[in-house]
Amino acid sequence: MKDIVNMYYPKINNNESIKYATRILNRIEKLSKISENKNNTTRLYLSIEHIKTNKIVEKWMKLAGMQTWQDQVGNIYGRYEACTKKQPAILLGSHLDTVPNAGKYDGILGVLTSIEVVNHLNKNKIHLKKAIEIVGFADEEGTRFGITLLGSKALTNKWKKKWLNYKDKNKITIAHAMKNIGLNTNKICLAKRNTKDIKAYIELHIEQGPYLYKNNSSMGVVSAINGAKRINCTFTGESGHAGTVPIYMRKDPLIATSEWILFIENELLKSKTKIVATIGKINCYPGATNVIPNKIKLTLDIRGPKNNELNKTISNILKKAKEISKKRNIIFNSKKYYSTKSIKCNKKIKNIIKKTINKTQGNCPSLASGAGHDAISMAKKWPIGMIFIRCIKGISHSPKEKVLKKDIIKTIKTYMEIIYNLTEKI
Ligand code: HGY
Ligand code: MN
Ligand code: MN
Repeated sequence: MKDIVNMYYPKINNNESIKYATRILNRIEKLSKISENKNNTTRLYLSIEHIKTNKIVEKWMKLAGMQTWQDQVGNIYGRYEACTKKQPAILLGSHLDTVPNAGKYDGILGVLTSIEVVNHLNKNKIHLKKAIEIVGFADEEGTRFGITLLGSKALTNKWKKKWLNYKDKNKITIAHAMKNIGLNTNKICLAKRNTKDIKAYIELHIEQGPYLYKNNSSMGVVSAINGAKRINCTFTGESGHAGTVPIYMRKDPLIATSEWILFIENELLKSKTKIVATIGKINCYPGATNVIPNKIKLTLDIRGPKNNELNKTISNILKKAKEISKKRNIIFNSKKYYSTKSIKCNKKIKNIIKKTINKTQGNCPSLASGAGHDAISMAKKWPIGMIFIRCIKGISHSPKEKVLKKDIIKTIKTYMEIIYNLTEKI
């Protein structure tokens, strides 16, 4: 097949890539200041900051020649038509919400880089065989209401009505928060996208891990996204006076928890499964210096590339919690509240991405994503592909998150080529 991409489509040249990367970084700075507090970046679903961000991103999409709209769960969209009307779209995107005290690039970089490649098409008056759509997802992190992927789940019609009653830490429900920003909770189902309207979903995202950094590569292709489970765990013992109860008589749930956490670490250090576990939230009740705690509540986030290994490891870890509790006359309870299976990226798309990155970078590391992404939701209905860009030392979910300008310059050129190839070949 003639190499149409090289013959007709205008590459992004060095000067353009520097100009586009500079604009991306300026816009990232601007968005990082839209936060619920001024000394860090925290942007939550259905907040004033969410709407403010949507408005600014929508303006940038319009400047890139896109028609824009916000859907019924608060995702912001742009569409750039194909050379003929009513063509299905290659949907590019990522999320615009953040974790608390976030970095500047997680999610945001993918949306802004996508806007730049459409801007390049518009500037050159190029319309491709497929439409290009961009979506800024409203809630990938689940920071405010505890359920992740709320933006992308609407596209695949996986939204559950019961979620409308889920509350944030101020006891505000999703339903109430939606009404506050003018969303109609009876119309959530209209955010569903027809399968035939989208050919593929492509997400450019920072790696959020150390692999590309250690490999000294700007970009990599994602092979799969690890499965993840989140479990609420409680250890219940007996509170007492910190000064009088002898150690051997105590039923201290915090000691049991500590023994369990060290067991988990030991098990995973020994195992070859690449499974990772994190206790990100832990509360000790009643929480007084001179009182032996009676209850420990914690969250276990555990992830891995293979579903059966992950399930086996989880049952082994929970079994151990019960054994430790029995030995210490403590009660252990757990309840899973989030679960996604590991999913593979579409082979054909992965190969197109890999080939293009190989061409521009001379190599193309292929890696599984330890982090979750909206692509997990989208894979339920459409073929997905993901491109990783290096983040320094693999640091993410932290204000120390950093991406080099030279990597953005390289990536934007490659991303444009990838999109040209995808519109021709899938
Ligand atoms: O937790 C995750 O993997 C993603 O950053 N939400
Ligand atoms: Mn994140
Ligand atoms: Mn992310």
